Amino acid sequence: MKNNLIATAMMALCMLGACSEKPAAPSTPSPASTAAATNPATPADATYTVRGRIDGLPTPDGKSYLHIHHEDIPDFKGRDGKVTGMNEMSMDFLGIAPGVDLSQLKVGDPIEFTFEVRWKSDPRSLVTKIVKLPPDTKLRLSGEGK
Ligand SMILES: [Cu+2]
Repeated sequence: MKNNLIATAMMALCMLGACSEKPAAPSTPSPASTAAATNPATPADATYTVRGRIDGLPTPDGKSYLHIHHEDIPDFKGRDGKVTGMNEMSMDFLGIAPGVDLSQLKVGDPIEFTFEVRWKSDPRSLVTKIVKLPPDTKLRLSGEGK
C-alpha cells in the first residue's frame, strides 16, 4: 500500500515534468527511427511555428543533427496539455519530414520553422517546414540584438 502511494506520487511528478526526458534517439539512427520520422504513429499533439537560427545541420554519418536556436515559445504545451512555455534554447530536432529541404541552409541562417510535437510516439518533435528569413533578420535570442 505504501509502495503504491510512492509510485503514484512519482508518476505525478513525472507528469509535471520533474523527470528528465529520455534521450531522444540512439547515437546512430536506425531504420526504425527513420520510419518513425516519416510515418508518425499518432496525430500531433501540437504544432508550433517559431523563428530561430540554424546552429547545426545533419551529417550523413548521423553524428550531428539539425540544431536550431529557437526563440521563446510562450504557447508551448507540456505533456499534460497545460501551457508551460518554452524559453529560447538551442535544441536538436531529430525528426525531419520528407518534404523539408535542408540543402539550401547553412549554419547561421535565420529561419522560421514549423514543428509538430508528439508525446506518445516518436519522433517527439518533427520539423515539417523551414523558411529562410532575410539574412539581416533580428531574432530575439540571447547574445543577439533585440
Ligand atoms: Cu526548445
